[in-house]
Amino acid sequence: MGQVTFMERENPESHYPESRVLIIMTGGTICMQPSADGLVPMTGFLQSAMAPRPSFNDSSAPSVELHAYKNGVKLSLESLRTPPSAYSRHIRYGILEFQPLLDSSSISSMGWTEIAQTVKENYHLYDGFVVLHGTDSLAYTASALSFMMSDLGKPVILTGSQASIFALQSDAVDNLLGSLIIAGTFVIPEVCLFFHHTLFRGNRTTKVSASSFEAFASPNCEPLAKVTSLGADVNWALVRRPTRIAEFQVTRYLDTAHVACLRIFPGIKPEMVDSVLRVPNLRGLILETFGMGNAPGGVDGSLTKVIKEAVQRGTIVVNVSQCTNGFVSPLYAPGTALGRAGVVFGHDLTTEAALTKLSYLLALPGLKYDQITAQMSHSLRGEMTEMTLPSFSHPAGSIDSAVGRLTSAESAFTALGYAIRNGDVRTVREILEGDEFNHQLLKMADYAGNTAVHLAAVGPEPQILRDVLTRGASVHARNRANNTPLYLAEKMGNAECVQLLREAGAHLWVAETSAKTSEADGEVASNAGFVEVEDGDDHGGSISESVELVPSVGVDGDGEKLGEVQQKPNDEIKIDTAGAGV
Ligand code: ASN
Repeated sequence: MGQVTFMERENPESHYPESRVLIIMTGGTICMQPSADGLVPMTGFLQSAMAPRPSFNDSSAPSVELHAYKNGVKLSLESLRTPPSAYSRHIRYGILEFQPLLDSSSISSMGWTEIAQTVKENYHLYDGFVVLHGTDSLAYTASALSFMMSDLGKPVILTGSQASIFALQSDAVDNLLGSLIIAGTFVIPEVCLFFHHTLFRGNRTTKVSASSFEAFASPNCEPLAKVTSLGADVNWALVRRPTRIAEFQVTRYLDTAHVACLRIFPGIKPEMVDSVLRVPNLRGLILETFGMGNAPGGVDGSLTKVIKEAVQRGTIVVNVSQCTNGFVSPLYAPGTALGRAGVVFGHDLTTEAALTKLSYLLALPGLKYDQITAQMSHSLRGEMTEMTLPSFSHPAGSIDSAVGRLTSAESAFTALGYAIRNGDVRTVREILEGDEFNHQLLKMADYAGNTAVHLAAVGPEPQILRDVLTRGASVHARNRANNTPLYLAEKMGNAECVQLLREAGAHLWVAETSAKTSEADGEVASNAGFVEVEDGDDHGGSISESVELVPSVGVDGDGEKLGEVQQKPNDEIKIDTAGAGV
C-alpha cells in the first residue's frame, strides 16, 4: 500500500513556504511624489517603491507571475516576495493599481465597491489582502468595507502612511511591511487597519493626528495585535470569526447619498437642525452630541421637537458622542428626551462607523425602519460593544478523567483532537464550551499545522466539522504542508465534509488546484506540488506525520483511499500555537 505525503514544494529555491497577498493600491500619500500641483499619487509602486528595498524583495527568488481579476478580466501580475519573516514564511505579493489613484479625500461609495469587488474576485487566489489608501478617509473606508463584507474568512488590512515612501523619513515601510506580514501569516478574518505597529479593528478606528506617525486610535476597543521586536502579539480572544456556514459575500454600494452628519454645539439653532432634517430625500442623520449623548433642550424643548417630527416622518436619527472615548446613554435628562423623541443610541460607535453602517443598512433591499433601528443598536461586525454574556465553565465531572484535568491549552487541544478523531460530538462540545481555552483551541494547530478543522475534515463525524465552523474556526487555515481542510476532505472522499466546507466558503488553495490538475493528467504533482508517493524520508510537513492524531491520509493502490488510524501517546503530541493557521 502506497502512502501519500503532502510536501512543501512551492519554492524550489527556499525551504520556507510562501503565502500570497494581493495589494490593492488606491492612492494616498504613501505613493505620492511632489509635482507642480503639490503631492500627487504616482503609478508603478511595485517597481519604484518596493523592488529596490531588500525588506520587500528577496531578489534571489525565482520570478513568478501571479494572476488577479479586475472586473471579470484575468490579469497577469508581476510579483515579488519578502525574505522569510519571523514566522518562517515568505510573503509573495503583486499589486493591482486603481485608475486613477486618489487622494483619499475623494473616495466614495463607488471606490469602496471597487475595493470590495476586487477582494471578492480574487478571494480564492490569495491568503490575504492589503489595501493601500490615504489616511484622511481611511477610517471611513475601513468601516464601510467591514459592513460590505459579510462572512469574511481572510484578513483584509488597510494601511497607508503619513509620509511618502519616497521621503527620507517615513512610516510607509513599517506600515506596509507589517500589513503584508500579518495578512500573509495570520487568519484574522476581519477588515483591519494597521498603523504605527498596531493592528486595529477597522470599524473602531478614527484618525487622531494630521501629522504624527501615530495617526489612528481605536478608543473603545483594544488593538487586535501589536507588532514588537519579537513579532506580532495577536489578541486572539478579541478576533472575530464567521460563525455561520456561509460563503464570503460583498454588498455593493452604500447609500451615502441620503445620510448626513451634524455636530451639536452650544447655541445651535433648532431651525438649523430642522433644515438639515428637511433636506429632500434625507433618510438618516448621525447626530454628534455632547458627552454621554446630550443635546441642548432649550426652554421649550424645540430642538427635541424638530428631531421628534423628523423621526415621525421616518428619518433615522442616531446619537453618537463627540467624545472619542466612552458611549452614549439616556442617563441624563437631555439624553432621555432624545430617546423619547425616537433617537437611536449608537452606544460607542465612532461617527465613521455610524455613518457607514447606516448607509449600509439603508442600501440593503427591503429593510423596514424598525429593522434598521434595531440593527443600529447591535453589533454586526464588532463595531460596537455589546453587553457580554456570562461565560460558562466546564460542567463539573462531565468530561472524562483524561480530559477533566485540562491544565493547558495544549492538553485541551490534544483531547479535542482525540475526540474529533473518535467522532465524539459530546466531548468535542464540552471541550469547546469550556470557558478557559475555547477561543484559543480553534486557531491552534498540532505540530504539523493541522487545526481542528483539518482534523474534523478527515474525521468520521461531519457534525463536529459543523460545530467547529459555527464557533468561528477558519476554513482557510493551511497546515505546514500547505494543505487546506477542503483538500484533505476531498482526498479522503469525505463528501459530506467537502460539501459543508464549500458551503462555509472553503476553496482549494491555488497550488492545490494545480496539484489536482497534474494528478488528473497522470503526473505526480511537480512545482506547485503537494502530493507525492511516500518514500519513507522525512519531508518536514508531511501529512503522514501530521495526522498521527487523526486517521493518516494513507492511500491504497488506487491512491484515493483512507488509511488506518495511527495513535501516539498524549505526551508525544506537540502543539504548534505560533503559526495560527497558515
Ligand atoms: N491626503 C492624503 C490622503 O488621504 C493623506 C495621507 O495619505 N496621509 O490621501
